Amino acid sequence: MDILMRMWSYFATNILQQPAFMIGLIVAIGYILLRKPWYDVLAGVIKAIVGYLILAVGSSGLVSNFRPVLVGLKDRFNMDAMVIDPYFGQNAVTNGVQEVFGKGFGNAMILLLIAFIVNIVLVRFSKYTKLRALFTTGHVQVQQAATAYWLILFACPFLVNMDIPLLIVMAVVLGAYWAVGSDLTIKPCQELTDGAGFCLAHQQNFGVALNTWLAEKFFSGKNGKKAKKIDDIELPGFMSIFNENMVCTSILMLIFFGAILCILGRDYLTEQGFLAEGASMVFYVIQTCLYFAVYLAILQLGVRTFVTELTASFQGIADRLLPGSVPGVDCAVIFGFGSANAVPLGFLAGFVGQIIAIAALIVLKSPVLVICGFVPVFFDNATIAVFANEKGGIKAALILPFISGLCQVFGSAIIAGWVGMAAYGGYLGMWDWAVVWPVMTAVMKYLSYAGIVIVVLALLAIPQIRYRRDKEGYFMMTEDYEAYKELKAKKAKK
Ligand code: ASC
Repeated sequence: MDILMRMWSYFATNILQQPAFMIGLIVAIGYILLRKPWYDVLAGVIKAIVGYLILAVGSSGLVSNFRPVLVGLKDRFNMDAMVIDPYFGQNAVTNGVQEVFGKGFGNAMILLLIAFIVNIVLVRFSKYTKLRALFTTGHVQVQQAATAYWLILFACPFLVNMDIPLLIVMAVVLGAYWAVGSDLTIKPCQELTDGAGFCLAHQQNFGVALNTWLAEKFFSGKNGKKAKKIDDIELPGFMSIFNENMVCTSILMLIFFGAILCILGRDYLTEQGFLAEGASMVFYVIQTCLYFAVYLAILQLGVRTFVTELTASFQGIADRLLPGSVPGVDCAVIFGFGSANAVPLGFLAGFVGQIIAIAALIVLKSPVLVICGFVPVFFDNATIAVFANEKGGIKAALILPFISGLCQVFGSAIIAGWVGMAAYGGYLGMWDWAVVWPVMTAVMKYLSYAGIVIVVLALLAIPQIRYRRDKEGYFMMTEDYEAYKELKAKKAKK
């Protein structure tokens, strides 16, 4: 048993929680199942791992460069606020869970394993469950497991002293959320990427599905006139430079982060070690802000490097092990598709929403104050904007992330205040965790055992309903996208 535990723990730490190696393993299994020669397997695995590591350089570069800028506002103005950001949320759990519930989070690895197995089993039996998506983003799964642990302990205090039932409940709820949430993004992803064969496995899966639907329903254009997408807009005169993504991102970020850096001020930046004593503030601001475009470019290169390998090799898994399934990947992968300018625009719209919501909390004298964390405000809203733009054009790409910004702040303030995480300085804050999980927590809190059953059944009912609405196309969408497109075209003609 001990040796098994140690093996598992080694696997979990080095592969499951490290998406680059997890993706590498999936590519290896996929290509082996496709009976590719060993050198093709090796080449594919290397490209997948290197590509994912490049993506991670881009995304962690963005996070480490810009998170301190936003969090700095809290220090600069001496605000007693919690930060909504996955890393702050995870710290809050680590620091507070023992104190609040008298129970540490020692079983985290086992929880991850069981929840992941729940996900695999649900997909293996897709014939019955209608679930087709495998969650592969381990670093996100760790953050979610930590937050879910707290929320479920809060909602079901009767489970605190029952280790095994607690683990089972958590693994089933979390595994079902992973499978159902990422499954919901299959259609939006397939349509946006013209059948690239992946979906999202991140922290705004329900958010992407809902906002894509809203964009199509309310913004797709009136009286036969199609909504204008970001790339359709020809900007006149000097504004035309904004059509180029690198220029657009750089100028927008220079204005936006430049303003924040100026608000933080030279003294604060020097004190914190960001700006060297006596260095030029102007060039420091320019360089810091232009790094946004640099990291975005790196991120897109990473996406291009690994996505084809992943989806080509996954065919082996979809043919032999998990029929009709697709891999769920980091939301940043979508920045390599759709309109590149939706990324900075969605971010800014979401930021405006968050700032207005924070101002409202201050005016209303909310007991919980919130400060924007970079990860939700950027990765959630930019992702939502890419999908919204595709279905509903620029209006949807601005309005829906703006509303999402409001939801992230209000939802997080309510849930983190209620369950006591706010006192420990942070909450996960991403869309699904600010909107969907608070509802699930409330149902479980008020209905106890019945609540747990209702939450799981409600989650599992979602793919059933969606399958029944499009029986013919549902699995075709992942198995043969060209045939699915033909089917859709035929239906549209009728
Ligand atoms: C998260 C998280 C990150 C980012 C990254 C986006 O939720 O923890 O580091 O989003 O996955 O690429």
